[in-house]
Amino acid sequence: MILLISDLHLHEGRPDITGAFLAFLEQRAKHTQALYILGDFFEVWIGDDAISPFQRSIAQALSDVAATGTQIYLMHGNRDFLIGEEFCELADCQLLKDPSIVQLAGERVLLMHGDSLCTSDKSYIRLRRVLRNPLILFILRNLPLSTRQRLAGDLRQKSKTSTRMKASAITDVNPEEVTKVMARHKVRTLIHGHTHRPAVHDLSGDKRRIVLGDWDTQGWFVKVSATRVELQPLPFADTTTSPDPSDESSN
Ligand code: LP5
Repeated sequence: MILLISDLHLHEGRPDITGAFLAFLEQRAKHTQALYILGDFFEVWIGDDAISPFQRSIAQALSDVAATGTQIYLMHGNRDFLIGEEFCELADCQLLKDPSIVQLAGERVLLMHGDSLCTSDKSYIRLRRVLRNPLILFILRNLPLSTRQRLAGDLRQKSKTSTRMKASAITDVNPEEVTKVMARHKVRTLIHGHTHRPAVHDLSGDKRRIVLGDWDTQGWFVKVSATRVELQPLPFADTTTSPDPSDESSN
């Protein structure tokens, strides 16, 4: 079996999500063929040189799963695109390019984080172009830690304010872009996250777009068997700790 997840936004302020994720690893991901994490695994990542004890414990949990034979693949999201090789070595996982094509249930499937499909969100696409420019990435990686922390905090704040003002259609994927990207890669199935709108969309030409949900009051995952690709909700067990009500960093 192969599992896919996205948009967990892991951070210390949400022990309920962390607990559910650790249970997911233990109960479902160990001894399976592969686990794909399609971006925004962490709430924010400012560089491998700033790995916190919390993030290190998550890397250890992934590494424990990898030790059972599960291949772990990690794609960057718009919040954690600075994850690098150091984290991947700790977690025993492999960075996966966005987009990537993989063979799932006998079919070529396109995997993406999904943010690059939101082409109607002009200000975000502009920001993305700046932040993913190799020269800017080099500069960002070499800024002092405190500067990166401040910039990341400012950016999160600006993003929250700006996203609240945007129409729902703007922050969703652009349908023409989806059609173009799927045609370019010659696939009938696309799986992505980012939009926090879990669904299976049947598209014309017997195509489909599967959207992984973010983990908040429940989780989401895609389960792939030899013949089926299914989107499934993951209710959090009652035993997990509730989020800290004073925590404002979650969406
Ligand atoms: O994340 P989410 O889903 O809430 O919102 C996204 C888009 N926002 C972002 C920004 C991230 O939330 C924060 C990224 C933190 C990265 C940390 C690492 C970098 C460390 C160093 C810091 C420089 O991706 C949001 C989309 C939304 O998805 C839906 O698709 O709308 O986009 C925005 O809100 C962007 C605004 O529209 C434009 C904000 C302009 C800010 C200009 C500041 C320029 C700073 C440049 C620094 C080099």
